[in-house]
Amino acid sequence: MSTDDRNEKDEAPRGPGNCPDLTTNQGVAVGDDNNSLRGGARGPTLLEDFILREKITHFDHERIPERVVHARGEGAHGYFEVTNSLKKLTTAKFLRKVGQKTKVFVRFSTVAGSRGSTDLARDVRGFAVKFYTEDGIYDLVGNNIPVFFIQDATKFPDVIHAVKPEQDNEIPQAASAHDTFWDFVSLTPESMHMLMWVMSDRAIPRSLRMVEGFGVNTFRLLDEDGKAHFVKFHWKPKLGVHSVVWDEAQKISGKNSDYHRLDLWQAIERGQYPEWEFAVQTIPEGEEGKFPFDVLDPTKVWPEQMVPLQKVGRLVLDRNPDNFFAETEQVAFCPSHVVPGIDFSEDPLLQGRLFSYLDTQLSRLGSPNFHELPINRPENAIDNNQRDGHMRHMINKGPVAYSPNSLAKGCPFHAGAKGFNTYPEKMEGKKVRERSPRFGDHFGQAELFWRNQSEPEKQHVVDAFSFELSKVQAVMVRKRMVDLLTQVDVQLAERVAKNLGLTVDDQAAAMKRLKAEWAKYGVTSPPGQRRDYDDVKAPELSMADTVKDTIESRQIAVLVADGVDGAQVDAIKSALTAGGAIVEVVAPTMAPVKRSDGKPLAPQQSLRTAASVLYDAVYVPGGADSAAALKKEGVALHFVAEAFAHYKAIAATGDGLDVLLASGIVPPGGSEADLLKEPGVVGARKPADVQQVAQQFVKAIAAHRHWDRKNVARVPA
Ligand code: HDE
Repeated sequence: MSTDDRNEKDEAPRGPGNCPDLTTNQGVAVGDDNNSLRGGARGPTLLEDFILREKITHFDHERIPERVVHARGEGAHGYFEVTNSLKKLTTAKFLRKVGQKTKVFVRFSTVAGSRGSTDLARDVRGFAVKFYTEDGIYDLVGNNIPVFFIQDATKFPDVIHAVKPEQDNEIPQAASAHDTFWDFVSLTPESMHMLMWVMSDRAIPRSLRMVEGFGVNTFRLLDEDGKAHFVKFHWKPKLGVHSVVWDEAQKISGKNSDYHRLDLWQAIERGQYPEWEFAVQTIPEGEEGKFPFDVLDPTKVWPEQMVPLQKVGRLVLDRNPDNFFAETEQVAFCPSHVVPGIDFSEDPLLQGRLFSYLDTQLSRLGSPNFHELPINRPENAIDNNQRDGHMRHMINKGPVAYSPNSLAKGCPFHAGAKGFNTYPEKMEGKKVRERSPRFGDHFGQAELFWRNQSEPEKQHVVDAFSFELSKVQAVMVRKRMVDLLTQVDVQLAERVAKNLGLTVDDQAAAMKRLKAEWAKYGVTSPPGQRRDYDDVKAPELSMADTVKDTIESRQIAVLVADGVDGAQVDAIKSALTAGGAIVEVVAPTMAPVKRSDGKPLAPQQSLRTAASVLYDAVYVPGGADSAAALKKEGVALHFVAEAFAHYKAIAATGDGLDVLLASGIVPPGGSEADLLKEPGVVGARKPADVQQVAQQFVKAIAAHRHWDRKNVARVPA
């Protein structure tokens, strides 16, 4: 059965006159499913009621253990297409032929929260791709951040215990802003580079369709001659990399904690298919010693200036799952699922992952036959001598389940050279529990990251550290973190320390204090030689220069009340929808409003259910009565002010400008001219200028956020 026809047997087509009878799981039609079998209409329920027992027993067992990390997630089907052949570097067939398409299933996730936690947690996002290749399953289990907290798999249970809710009271949910996380990382200096990324805007994406993806660990590509290249994998979103602001993230968590899940689902339903470019960075084996980083160290990026990206293909997600549990929950990713032409590196984090994922599937899915679940099945045939086990689906025929055999004509045969053959890497050295000194630079790339951020991004990093550390009760932990930040950049440390009421020492004094602390608490991976990236430019670490020329799939609110000028609404709406944006009319209630031309205008949301944080931009059209009514609605004024405080595009035409002026986004006494000088605020008093406003508005939305807005801090939103 292929992944496409997997539902055919399970689900008959339904429709009027073609609705199958309700049956038990044994296929017996059920006469009455609304009443259990009782001894008299008011009497006790009978044990004999096998229909009730079957139904309730199945229900009782509906849940499986949630993933120990990445529990909260959402998935989609799609395809991967080769645009530039990689056949010079790998024998992996799905990467060689331009135009070749391979089916994929992708699951995005947060890391720390439970299955029901908010999408907008400040957290890493998982980006796991299952390729159903002609050579079997290939899983690329990555994240939206290219580095990791730790260098060795043995520390994974520790970092996860530290970030998860605290063990005594299970607080806080889906948040790193608590003592145990910062206690751990302040004693784990190798985390510093990752902390810079996690405190950046990358950790609060606008949409899962707007995140980058990274394989993080280094793998090997093997060519036809068996030669190896170290490789890092990248996904670049077609819509660019965009984020929300932290205040917005926290509010979205209350207004719609399924925000990312819904956004992904709706975009695919609308046919606005999320798309990424796939690219690799490669270093020929033997040349890896030329770089300041160790290619096996998962806390390091390979700056693109040193190792350029090579485009390989594109990923398109074009189908939502039919069933969340059967597909998104039961999908089982394992970094050990590789195909011929791709092999592992000795990255000690990856090596531990190779064990962990298979093991966790056994506990989560309960059987070594998890590969038989439709979502996990390869497209090509499976043939081996493994047998039996819980919930075996495959019906192996004949007496033979061993090899070598002659009774089954020797089948299945070893594939030899065309199968997966491990790269014959040379190994030497004693068995030791120690780290290479080449893994010792814990701050060089943290500084590189900081230096390459734009000023607004830097401010967000400062704000994030300040928020998280202000929530930490243990003052010694806060101090250790400030000392650590000093090693990255003294100004960064000063800006955070100011918000924490702490002072900053010079780097040497701070390091001395840190070393004393680390010695006290048994830290075994203190920093070694610092590498210098002073001459390296790495604009790819910043989000500032991302794609900003499209409004496709952006959500725009139009605030209206009775008397709204319908012609203005129509003009703005048609310009926005022409660009692929989604326009929602928001009115005081769900009742249709009366346009000034007498026609009804049906709202999609009311001011009671909508919130500016759920939109990318807001437009207030004219119409004297509409504007007057909105000016009296505190929620409408707050809507506009909040969009302003979150740096979003705002437009108004005609009397709609009065609503903007009343919202407090310009200081008291400020004029209409002052208002329209604000970056990203566009409008015109003359209704005839609506077309011009529409064009400016489209540009302002495409820019995503207007960080150069000066008046934000004083707006009470
Ligand atoms: Fe994972 N990780 N991880 N991880 N990881 C899991 O496997 C683990 C790491 C990542 O949507 C688990 O099926 C160890 C790095 C994603 O189903 C588990 C280590 C990266 C997903 C596990 C790491 C990831 C997981 C839990 C350190 C980025 C979700 C459930 C050695 C490259 C996949 C499961 C999905 C899930 C272990 C570190 C990404 C327990 C031991 C680095 C995207 O096996």
